Formats: sequence, structure tokens, C-alpha cells
Amino acid sequence: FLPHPKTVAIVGCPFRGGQSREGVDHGPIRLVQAGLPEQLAELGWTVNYDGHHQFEEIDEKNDPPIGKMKNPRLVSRVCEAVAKVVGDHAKHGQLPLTLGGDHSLAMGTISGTLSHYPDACVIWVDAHADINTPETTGSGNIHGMPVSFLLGLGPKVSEFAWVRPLLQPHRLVYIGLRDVDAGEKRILKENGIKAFSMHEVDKWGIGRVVEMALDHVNPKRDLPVHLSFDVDALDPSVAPSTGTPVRGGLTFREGHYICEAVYETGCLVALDIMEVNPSLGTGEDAVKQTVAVGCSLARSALGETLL
Ligand code: Z70
Ligand code: MN
Ligand code: MN
Ligand code: MN
Repeated sequence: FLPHPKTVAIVGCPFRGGQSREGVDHGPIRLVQAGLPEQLAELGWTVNYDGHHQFEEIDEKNDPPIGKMKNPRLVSRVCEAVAKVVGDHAKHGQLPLTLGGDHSLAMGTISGTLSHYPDACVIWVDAHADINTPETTGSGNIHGMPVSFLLGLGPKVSEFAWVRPLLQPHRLVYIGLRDVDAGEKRILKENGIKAFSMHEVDKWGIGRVVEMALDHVNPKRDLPVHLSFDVDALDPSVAPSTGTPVRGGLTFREGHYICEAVYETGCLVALDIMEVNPSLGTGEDAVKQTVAVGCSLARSALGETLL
């Protein structure tokens, strides 16, 4: 799908409006400071990076909840801007690598991908399904809802009217789930959405799981792939600095294997590395470890090999 020489466009998104914890907006800064642009250049990519995305700011008092949704105008406008940036990079034949920031941003990144690749499929790697609707959400945090907007589930919210429901349920697959709300389980069942939880990873091993996931969304390996990776899919011992760590997650190798296997398909057109929060975890070592893992996941998805 991508012309040669391959170009990756880094979209740094210092944004935290989709959830309530401080610090996740500093994730992309740390990933870049750790040398990610240089590391990707080392892999042979042309790297298009010209600083972090600047966002419009909307004060909390000018952005009261809509229903249960917190910071709805801010999240909507930021994601709409991100969709435009990601879509434009895709149209220019570049692979957008979005650095979060919280996972509400994927409403933007995946909208951007689908604007240029309408038949793209999505591999969502996460401890969480992020598929609550504005009605089923318990927290009101929009980072727990982006998938429902992309699928067009739930009530129509005029503030989010720009989100086209272009993602079809059979073009979405999850890997790594282990903290799914009751309402989300019902939504997954009702819409026949394929999900490989940690139970399936234990049962089949990561190799079979990735193969089955690709067979589901991309049976002929001819569709573009958007990989959206929430670092909380990894076990907290591997990626401690994130907002909602959940025990029993992917090992370091399982996480990297997913990225390597997706790269090997040759179908990857967009990548998100989300929810790195340098303010969380037990000190600077935990932060350094999480940032380093974020960088190495991106490198694996962009072709770094072990041999
Ligand atoms: C919960 C909610 C979530 C990430 C937490 C949690 C969602 N299902 N996602 N951390 N990354 O609030 O809707
Ligand atoms: Mn800050
Ligand atoms: Mn997530
Ligand atoms: Mn998560």
C-alpha cells in the first residue's frame, strides 16, 4: 500500500482529555525524547516529524458534560483535527504513527485511516475494549468509548456528528482483553465482534491468536491494517507507567510478536502507540522502561527484526 522509499509521519498527540489522570499528555514527548524518530530512520524509514500536534484548548467550565461524557467538545475537536492530519498523511502515501496521549485519540486516527482506506481493518490491542457508548459508560471517560463511535453504536451525539461510522464490526478484532465492562461484553456479543482475550492467548499461544485474528479481519491478507496499541495491553510488570494497569497482561515478547507479525503481512498503513503516562508507575525506572517499550513496539511494527 505504501510507495517506496517508505515514509513514516509521526503525529505526536499530547492529549489527556479522554480520561481523568494527569500526565498521559506527556507520553509523546517522552517517546520522541527517547529517540524514536532516529530509531525509525535507522530502520530505513524516511521520517516526517515536525514537532508535536498543537491542540485547541477548551476550558473545563466551557465544556460541561453531555450526558455522562466528560470533556466532550474538547475530545471531539481534538479527534477531528487528528483525523484530518492522519488522513492527509495517508493520502500522501505516508504511514501515520500516532503517539498518545489517551486512547480517545483513536476515534481520530482510525477515522483518518478510513477516510483514505475505506476497507481498512483494525487490530485493537488493549486490556480494555474501549467500546462503551455514552449510555453504557460508567466513568464518562471518552477513552473508554472510541470504538463505539467508529462503529456507529449508541445514541447520535451532535457534537460527534463528524465521526463517520465507517468501521464494520467484521473488520475489527481485539487482542489482550481482560478488563471489559458488563455493558461492553453485551455490545461485543450483539455485534459479533471477534475478541481474543488473555484467556485465548493462554490457550492458543500468541502465534495462533495473531494468525486467527488476521484470518478474521483480513483473510486474504489484501486489506490495509490499522494497528491501535494501548500499552496497558502489556502486563504492568512490562509497561507500568499507564493510567489503568491490569494484571495478567501480555508479556514483552507477546506484545512485540503482534507488531512483528502485523509488519510481516505488509499491510500495515497506520499505527497508534497509546496511553504511555510518564507521571505514573513507581519512579523514573518504571517510566524509562515503559517509554522504551513504547519505542520498541513501534520499531517492531515498522520492521525491526531479531535476526
Ligand atoms: C472503562 C471505562 C479504559 C483505558 C481505561 C475503562 C476504559 N471500561 N481504557 N483505560 N485505556 O471507563 O469505560
Ligand atoms: Mn502537564
Ligand atoms: Mn485503550
Ligand atoms: Mn486500555
